[in-house]
Amino acid sequence: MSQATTIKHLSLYHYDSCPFCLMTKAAIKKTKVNIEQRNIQKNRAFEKQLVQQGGKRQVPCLRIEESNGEVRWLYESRDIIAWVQEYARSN
Ligand SMILES: N[C@@H](CCC(=O)N[C@@H](CS)C(=O)NCC(=O)O)C(=O)O
Repeated sequence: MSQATTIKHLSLYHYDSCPFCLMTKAAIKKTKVNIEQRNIQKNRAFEKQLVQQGGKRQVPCLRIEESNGEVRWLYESRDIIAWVQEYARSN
């Protein structure tokens, strides 16, 4: 997906005791990109969305919703951080 596409909403599926999540959240914070936090241990609906729509129960996962309605689920902390940093640079 090109980041030239308009992004409608970003949300990060995570939970507190996950070290990959903490690392990802720290890197995202530095970019100042606004991303909704969705804790899957505190909200079972978020966990269900992650598994059913994302495809697996693994955190962190970034849900990228475009203005045309397309949704992408990005797993892997390194890929998420790289994507958000690039998004911050180009916006
Ligand atoms: N290579 C992945 C590792 C992510 C990972 O191992 N996440 C763990 C939590 S720390 C997980 O989702 N485990 C499955 C589970 O909790 O059900 C990354 O860098 O994001």
